[in-house]
Amino acid sequence: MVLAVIKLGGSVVTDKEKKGVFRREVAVAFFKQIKGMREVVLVHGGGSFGHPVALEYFRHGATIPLGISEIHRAMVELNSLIVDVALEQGVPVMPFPASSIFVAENGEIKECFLDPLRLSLKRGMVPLCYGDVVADSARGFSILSGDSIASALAVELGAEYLVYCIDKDGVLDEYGLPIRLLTNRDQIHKVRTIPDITGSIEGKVREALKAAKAGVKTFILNGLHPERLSMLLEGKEVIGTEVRWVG
Ligand code: IP8
Repeated sequence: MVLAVIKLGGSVVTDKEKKGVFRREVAVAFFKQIKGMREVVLVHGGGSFGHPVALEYFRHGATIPLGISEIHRAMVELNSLIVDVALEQGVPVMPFPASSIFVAENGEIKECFLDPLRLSLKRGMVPLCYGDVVADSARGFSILSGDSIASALAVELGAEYLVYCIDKDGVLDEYGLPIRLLTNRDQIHKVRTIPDITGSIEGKVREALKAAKAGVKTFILNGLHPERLSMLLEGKEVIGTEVRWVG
């Protein structure tokens, strides 16, 4: 089984500058590539849906139950727009909110309950998970990014590939060019990035390295060129960043 876990970044599928703006045409192009792929698990981020609401409620370091619901609802809203496009394109997605399958401890994934997801995958569905607010055994609730979810799923499910689709040609160097290969021995502090509630490109690379360490072939590609994703999974060389663990 050649399983790929693919994270569709919020920066790809939404306009991060404008609250609640979905980039439908980008999602259509993405799902045109996903259609026909056999073993795929998808994860999407929050973009201008989840992040502004999460920032509003987490700004003072505490949240109220109503805030948790609001953040989750913002993610459900984006998820349902994505599901609509997937179905239009003939991709049989099955949503798995992270809040229903993960428990965190101090913001890190502590436990996961993946049987329904595993079985759905086996039965030909395309599981679709997303960044979410999850119960946290130490803090009450915390925000789990799609990046950590994708990495954890890739490791737990024994995926061959983990691909992060972002709105750039990969992790960029100080000249704005994609770094072909990043390893655990590289310093990534020079990377240009705009942090949001769940971190930055550094956080993404940290998550990517966890999967790479577990033997998953891990890449960061431009989701605005989704044909690169298909080419990569066909074993071709594409523009992007490979994240590799070297012992
Ligand atoms: O965009 C964030 O997921 P991400 C999810 O993958 C929320 O970091 C709830 C803001």
